[in-house]
Amino acid sequence: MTTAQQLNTQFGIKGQLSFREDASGLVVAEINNAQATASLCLQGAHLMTWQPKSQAVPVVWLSRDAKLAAGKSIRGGAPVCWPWFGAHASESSFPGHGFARTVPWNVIETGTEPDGATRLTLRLVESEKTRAQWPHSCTADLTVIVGETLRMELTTENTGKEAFVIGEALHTYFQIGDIGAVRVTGLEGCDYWDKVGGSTLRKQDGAITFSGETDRVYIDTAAECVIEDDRLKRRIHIAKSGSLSTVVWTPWTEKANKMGDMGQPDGWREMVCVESVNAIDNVVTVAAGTRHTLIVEYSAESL
Ligand code: TA6
Repeated sequence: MTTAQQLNTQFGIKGQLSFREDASGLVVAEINNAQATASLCLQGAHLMTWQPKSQAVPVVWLSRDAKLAAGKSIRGGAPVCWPWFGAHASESSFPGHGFARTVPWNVIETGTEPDGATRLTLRLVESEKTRAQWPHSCTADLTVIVGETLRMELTTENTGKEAFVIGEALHTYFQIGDIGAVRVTGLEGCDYWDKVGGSTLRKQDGAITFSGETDRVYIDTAAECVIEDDRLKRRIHIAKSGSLSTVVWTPWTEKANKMGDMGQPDGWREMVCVESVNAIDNVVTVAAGTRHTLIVEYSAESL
């Protein structure tokens, strides 16, 4: 693994991007430019935090109980779920949401955008372990552009001779004032698989509000979503392309307590997941020699 010092020499950007080795031994990219601060763990290409300087409170939530450890997922931020979403279709021993978020990724490029935002591109590192679960010739890259907005581009390139099918998500946790004081708009009228207590197909009626565990996979929608936060007096805009599913999730009390890393006693009340996904009816066939990109762009608007 490349050390933080080697990364600083090759990819650091004075005054805005540096790399450090965490106590866990994992390497973390720290971004601090004129527009925002962010941090990203190279394992999993896992963006952990993002806070525009115009916002008094982070926009991306990270559990106060989040732990960095080799091979383990981090609670919060924007986990990369790939090359499947949820449970593997046939192998129950394979990790939920795929392996991408718990394996090393290499930095392949960094730079500064014309508007001063900081750009970082990482590539998933293949191994015997990944090939055992995903025997296809391909690359997975994540580009993150950190500024007043946060843009993430997850690109899968099929470098083999056979098509393959992926499920994927940018499974982002957003910081809110309280789960009981937010609404999610943009999915009105959409069909969704309600995952609480089984899997039932329903239709969204009006804005989404929360009064219990909520785990919904909205399908066939490219819609922009908005988290309307009465407590923090802001809106978070979630625009996307290359994604036809959106997942909205809060674990609520019982599931949060079982998970144990949501930030006791009720850290779960300060987050909601609005995930840009391709899953279930919307998995993606990537033909040989082609590429597919899922893109999100987040912005926060104070009210
Ligand atoms: O995206 C919602 C979901 O699939 C929930 O069912 C819950 O499992 C959540 O993801 C967190 O999954 P994780 O594997 O990160 O604990």
